[in-house]
Amino acid sequence: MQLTTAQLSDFDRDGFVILPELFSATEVAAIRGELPALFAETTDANIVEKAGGAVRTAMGLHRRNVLFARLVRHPRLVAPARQIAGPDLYVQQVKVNVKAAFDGEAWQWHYDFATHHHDDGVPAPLALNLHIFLDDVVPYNGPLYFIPGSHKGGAAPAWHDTASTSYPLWVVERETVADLVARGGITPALGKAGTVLIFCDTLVHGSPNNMSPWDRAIFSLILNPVGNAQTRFARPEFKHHTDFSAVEALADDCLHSEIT
Ligand SMILES: O=C(O)CCC(=O)C(=O)O
Repeated sequence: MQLTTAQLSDFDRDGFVILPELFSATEVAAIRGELPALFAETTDANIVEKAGGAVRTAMGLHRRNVLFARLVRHPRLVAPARQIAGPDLYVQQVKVNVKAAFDGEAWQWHYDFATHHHDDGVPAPLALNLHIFLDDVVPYNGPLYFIPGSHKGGAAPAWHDTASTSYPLWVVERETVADLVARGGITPALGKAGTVLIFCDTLVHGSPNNMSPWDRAIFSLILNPVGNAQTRFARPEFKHHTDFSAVEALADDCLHSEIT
């Protein structure tokens, strides 16, 4: 799977691209089928919401499950990532952000590089975040909000918020968000299950609470160029994996042996 010239130019202009229903309903069902057992595991890599105790994010999944070990090497993720970020990419982070019905809490306005840089010493904003919707994402179940073009100014000022949610995050000041939104507006990332998002490391984004009765799980894979690997190792392995070998893509039907 290759991105078209038009998709590459959208990515350059907006900082993200949305690829509707790139994964089939069967593939999504197979991925979702692995989640209850993973969420039930007692591990620091399952981080629960501050209130309510629902799993907020389940991390390190390719080390915990065979299907996810295949998914991080899926050519529909790896090939477009290579087109944008170069041939040699390592698996930096693998998770499902759950955003449970009624209980899923917000992700504050942020961009990923602030955390990658401050916490992990990643030198440059070259990583890509690749998402697969595991539920239909609608305006009401906590979609991501992107500020198109917010990546163009580079790394915005950020501060470390350890209080708002159970997940410490480098977040962007409200004044900066207001300025960026005045220029770029806000685009909610919506779509059917199986839709893929690719967004860059300095794109400002966030997502609201899920007040709806509908779950909103999203798989997230961060790939980073091998030459841009982390230089600080304070965070646990499941937040930034330390195998810096370049990921090799599998065949397009690589999930099927786990499905049948
Ligand atoms: O899952 C969400 O709503 C937020 C995800 C996010 O901010 C990220 O993957 O960087």
